[in-house]
Amino acid sequence: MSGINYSEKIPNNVNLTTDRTLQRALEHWQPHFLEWWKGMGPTDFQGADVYLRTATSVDADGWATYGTVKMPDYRWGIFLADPQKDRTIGFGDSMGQPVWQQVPGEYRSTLRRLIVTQGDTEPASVEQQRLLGHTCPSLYDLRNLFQVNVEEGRHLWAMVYLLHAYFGRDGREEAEELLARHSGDADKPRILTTFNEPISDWLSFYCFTYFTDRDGKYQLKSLAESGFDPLSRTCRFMLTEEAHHMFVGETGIGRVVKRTLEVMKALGSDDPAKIRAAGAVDLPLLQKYLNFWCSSSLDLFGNEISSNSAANFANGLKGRPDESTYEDHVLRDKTFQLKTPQGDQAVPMLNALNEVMRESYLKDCEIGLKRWNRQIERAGHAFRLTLPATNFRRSIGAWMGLPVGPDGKMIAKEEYDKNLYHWIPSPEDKAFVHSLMKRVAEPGKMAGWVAPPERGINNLPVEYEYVKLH
Ligand code: BYC
Repeated sequence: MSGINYSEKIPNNVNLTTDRTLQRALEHWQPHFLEWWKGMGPTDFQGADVYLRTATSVDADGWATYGTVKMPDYRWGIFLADPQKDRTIGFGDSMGQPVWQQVPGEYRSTLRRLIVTQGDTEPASVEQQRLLGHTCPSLYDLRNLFQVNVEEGRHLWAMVYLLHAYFGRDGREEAEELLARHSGDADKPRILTTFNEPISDWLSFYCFTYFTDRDGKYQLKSLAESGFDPLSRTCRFMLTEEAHHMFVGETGIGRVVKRTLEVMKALGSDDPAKIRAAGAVDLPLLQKYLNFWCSSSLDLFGNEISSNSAANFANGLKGRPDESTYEDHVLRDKTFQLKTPQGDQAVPMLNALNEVMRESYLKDCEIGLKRWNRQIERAGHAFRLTLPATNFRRSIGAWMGLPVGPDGKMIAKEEYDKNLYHWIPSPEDKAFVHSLMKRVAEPGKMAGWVAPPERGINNLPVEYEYVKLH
């Protein structure tokens, strides 16, 4: 089961040949996907040879092989983690019952909505990043961008497989719609706001892969708990791919911090104007980017009080990340202390699960912050990077649209408006960051605003020509 069949048109480990109707339907969707990739994927690099990893098995050890591939020839396919024998539903009111191999009729539309929302983010991120290749800080980074992009494309395949295999005609229509909505499109935007934000510079790309891909990790972890077994198995395998995306974010920001500290040392100054004049990103500017992308990604968890999340949990559709680490898996008698603009409020735990997830997500976000701050501390500087308060700049939930600073304190609207560009990138800040974005495409060379990585990909040297541009 673990091995992937690459001899077929659509690589898969789900015995696709045994279901001709499904195979035909997916083979019909495949050229639409490729058209979308060529039209909306990375611009101008379709002929480049890229050093990419491809899944060969879904085993924990050695699932990836590395090789040089032109992106349109990447073998996108359908890979599910192996089934767990006698798996039972691990939470909610049906806890302990066998997991479902088919969609229960009563949960059909909810499951479809969850799968479509998840699926929508994957091509959205490819669209958001499509121009970044032109301003890559190095070939190493360019390769990482493309690795992330092809894997997001594969994550779309993962969700489209579920739609085609389990949701009949509605599912096939939704699969087409996933290619028809586009990031930032005025008429047909992507479903979730963050996926309509442009990512036109590499600092944003690092922040996106740090914060937004981490939301992906948490959402996928919660769907991996699902009682709908094919969804669980799909998400379990997607999580193994997701880890690299967050690595790109965490090491990317770490490399920016490292370079800035080198420039500060050389200048003997922490004056942002001098650091910018020397072509590096001052730490307060980095803080603004963290504030922007963290607050934007926090919205992706939905409302703090959500009857959807309560029903999804009670019905065994969507659990908490790492559900087995909790004691109570039913949560009918528990309450949660929620911070609201009207004061603290006790709400049924079931209705507060989006917030529970948001809290564990934020703890995970702290890990990188600690590492970056250690770098800053070691260099002898007092400055510390922080995460903004969860109620800062929220566009969804109880704090939506309220004038709250990154320290979590409510302030007068005028003061908020006046200070917003002290907290998130101003148009001038963005223009400065854009001015740094110049393509560096010689093997081993690095843009001046980011330090080289500590090591290359798959034990190759950093100087390796990871993308051959021709
Ligand atoms: N923007 O009860 P509520 C990733 C809607 S990232 C716009 O509060 P619920 C990736 C909501 O749909 C992970 N609308 O929320 C990362 C609902 O609408 P309906 C993506 C929003 O349902 C990087 C209404 O508001 N995965 O993989 O508990 C690169 C009330 O909703 C938003 C998923 O999201 C928003 N931010 O939870 C590539 C997992 N938030 O139904 C990929 C699947 C809420 O009343 N999705 N709404 O019309 C879900 O689990 C849930 O849909 C949400 C919301 C977590 C998004």
